[in-house]
Amino acid sequence: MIVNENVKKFVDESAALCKPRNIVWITGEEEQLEGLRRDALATGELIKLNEELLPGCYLHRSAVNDVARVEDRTFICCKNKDDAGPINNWMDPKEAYEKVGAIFDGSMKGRTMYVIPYSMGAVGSKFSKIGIEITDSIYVVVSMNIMTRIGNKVLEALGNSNDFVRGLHSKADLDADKRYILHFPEDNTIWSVNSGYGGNVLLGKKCFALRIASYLGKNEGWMAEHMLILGVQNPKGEIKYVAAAFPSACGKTNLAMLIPPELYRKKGYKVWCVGDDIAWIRVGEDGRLWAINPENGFFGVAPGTNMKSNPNALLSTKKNSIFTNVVHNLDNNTVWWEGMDKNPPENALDWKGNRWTAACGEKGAHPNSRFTAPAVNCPCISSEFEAPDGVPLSAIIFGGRRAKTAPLVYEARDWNSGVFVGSIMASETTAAATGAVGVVRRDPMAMRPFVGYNMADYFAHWIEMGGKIAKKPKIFNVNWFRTDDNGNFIWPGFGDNLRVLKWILDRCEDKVSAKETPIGYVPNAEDIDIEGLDGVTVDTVKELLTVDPANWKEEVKGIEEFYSQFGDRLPAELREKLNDLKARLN
Ligand code: GTP
Ligand code: SPV
Ligand code: MN
Repeated sequence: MIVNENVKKFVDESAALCKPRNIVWITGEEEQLEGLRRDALATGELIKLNEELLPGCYLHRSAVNDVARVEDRTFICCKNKDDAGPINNWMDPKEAYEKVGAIFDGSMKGRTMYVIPYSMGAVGSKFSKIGIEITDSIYVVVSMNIMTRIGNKVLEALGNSNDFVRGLHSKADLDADKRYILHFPEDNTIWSVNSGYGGNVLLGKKCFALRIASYLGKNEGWMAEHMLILGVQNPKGEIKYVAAAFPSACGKTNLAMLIPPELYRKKGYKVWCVGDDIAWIRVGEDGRLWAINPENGFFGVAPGTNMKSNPNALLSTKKNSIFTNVVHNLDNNTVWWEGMDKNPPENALDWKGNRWTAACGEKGAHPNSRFTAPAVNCPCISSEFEAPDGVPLSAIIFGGRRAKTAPLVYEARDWNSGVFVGSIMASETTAAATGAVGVVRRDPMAMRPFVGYNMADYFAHWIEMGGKIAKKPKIFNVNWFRTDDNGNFIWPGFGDNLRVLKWILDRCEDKVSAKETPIGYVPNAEDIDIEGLDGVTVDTVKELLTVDPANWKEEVKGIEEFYSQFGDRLPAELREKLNDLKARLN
């Protein structure tokens, strides 16, 4: 195999800095991976689970201080601070290389350095992009093997090109005070140190496929978004695709693998999963938007995943998967988490590896415990999953966790109004990142933690893209999380969300009318099908669809405050849409 000189130089420089004992190039061959898994079993980094019940599956525990993305330690390192914008943490690239270079210096002493060539998107597709991740973690190697396409075939596709993202990761000492997740968009480079948690160390995912890719997309005229992609097949056999952006732990994996309510299944409805977290979107030659999922697996939230809420996700984890920070059931050497079933194991260890029973009152699995499962395992994986050009989008959906303000669903008046709707998204924070949970914060397009440049410029990019799409998808906003006065979710959610998807697709085909409100079009309550739903009446739907002007006037204040930090860089179109909204509310 001829080794690309650029890759070789990157590996040599990284080795000179990190000073590993030896270097192993990951070929992608099963024999090599199996050897690494065996090495990880010997050190306890991986625990082999029951081969009959969970063939090829492993349990992993991350350090107790290292269980989620660390947004306060994540930086965009570009020359000009304004180019990172007011939402991102910024560090001067030179300072960052020096400061964090000192932490990498000798960080792999006595360890093996693994070189992982990987492709985001099907190998060789013209929409795919290549990365090289250097790491001292076997967990990272075996997880990247699930989440991306890795090995020699990727180096072959790269040829002699210098067009690859350089990713350097070291667990170092897992010291939380020296943990840094750095992005150098101008150098196509990612540095991650002192963490072993997925979102911080599987560099193909958030670091590359969103932060670096969003910057590339801005410059090259495409979009990298925190979106699931799914296809809804109707009884005639036609499939329409939608992409949906919800913040972390707000329901993307669940929606992406939705199982229609029985009534709909009988009629012939089916949902196909193309992706559950990230979409790379381009304008096709036919003037429509086309989306690919650059990933090859799912890094999904474990708690709450069960045979009722998301059977397709659970079934995806039944072989060749890795579970991180869940309960270890010692009776049958399997795993468990809160919300899997009503039978917590008696003889078990919690996510920290301590003796645990449900009776102790503490959660056994970490709220951000996760499974890493190959996409091919998913019973509803789309036939278009590997399609090099992806799938055409009929609709784009935004959504978040809002106890009140946002109705179950509404439609934006046009593309720019849709960009406005995305830009004003807010959601209650979750355990997917460290910090307080349940606090409402602005999370535009679910990209707050993931835009690799100035968010005002990101909004401008959305508006500019609108001008290039001859056949624009309609844009909607959904909220599955509206609560009653007792704090209970009003909408049943999960599979029943198909009822809302159906309204959305009917709108895209002009099959159903809607009611104008200050924020956009909402359904007539009778048009949300509630047949077969227990305890949901037309009045419930009416309640879910109300747009309370008083709430929205408060909301406008929050939007103004949020927008104010962008100054003149905020696109005038959005300022205009905000003024429109204010006028309509009065
Ligand atoms: P990331 O992987 O962090 O990006 O998360 P995600 O957006 O894929 O979220 P996921 O589908 O894993 O759901 C997170 C949590 O939301 C789980 O606890 C689900 O049970 C819950 N959830 C998902 N869909 C619904 C819904 O329709 N209604 C309600 N009430 N909860 C939901
Ligand atoms: C998210 O937090 O949005 C995730 C998990 O999908 S992580 O890979 O940690 O970012
Ligand atoms: Mn995510």
